[in-house]
Amino acid sequence: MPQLEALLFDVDGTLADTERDGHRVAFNRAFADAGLDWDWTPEIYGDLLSVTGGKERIRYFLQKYHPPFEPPADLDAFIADLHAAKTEHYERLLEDPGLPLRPGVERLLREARDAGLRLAIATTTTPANVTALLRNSLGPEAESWFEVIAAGDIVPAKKPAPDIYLWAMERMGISPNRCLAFEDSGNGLVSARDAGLKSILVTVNDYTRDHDFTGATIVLDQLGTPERPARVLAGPPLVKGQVDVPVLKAIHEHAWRG
Ligand code: XBP
Ligand code: MG
Repeated sequence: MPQLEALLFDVDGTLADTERDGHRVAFNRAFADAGLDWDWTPEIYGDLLSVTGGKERIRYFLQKYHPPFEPPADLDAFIADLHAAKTEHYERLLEDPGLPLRPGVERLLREARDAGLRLAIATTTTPANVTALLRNSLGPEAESWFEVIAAGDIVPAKKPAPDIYLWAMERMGISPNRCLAFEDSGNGLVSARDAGLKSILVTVNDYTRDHDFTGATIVLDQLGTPERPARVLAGPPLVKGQVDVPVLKAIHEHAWRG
């Protein structure tokens, strides 16, 4: 039985609920700055989230929603500039007012570090967004907790492609049977699964609770706190209300024994 050695974390929707009140707001601010009257409502944004990656999402919006807009000759450069402005807005939003980590995330990260588990990030979002979230929610040294931060355009194909997980594991020199992935979405799950991971813990959120999580080892509403125990939506029963390191080891064993 391969031992659990490393935890690989998705960021958006998993470490923090960043989409509705973070990324979406930042996109809208960048649109307004550029003189565009595009308004990504929480509902529209739910549909746009089917496409991972901010630049890819803007392109999908143009194709699907056809806003009144004369596309510039260099559409790629236009989208890249708009997206760079969005990233600046997003970083500012994380500084003020900030976005909280999801329940149990900080506790689990600290427990995992104390237990000697290796930590890494595998996400679709822009690297600067990851460091801004870690810095603002966990402190200036938190970036160094993660051995590898695999993010954004570092690989050509974003989730649901497996590339970002494969890249992270290659960098760490570790095989999938020693890793457990944390995800929140169907696209993230497929990415982890197709990278060869079998231990996959999903915590759903309002945008993802109806996704197909076939292949996840366990699906929870959240990681659990003393006040609010985690609820199992699919998978084996939890012996306690909070996901901790022994629970992760049991989930890993369940996945690979199965
Ligand atoms: C996250 C994303 C990202 C963010 C926005 O998906 O799809 O595009 O929404 O970040 P996942 P950027 O949680 O599966 O990694 O604008 O920097 O792309
Ligand atoms: Mg996610």
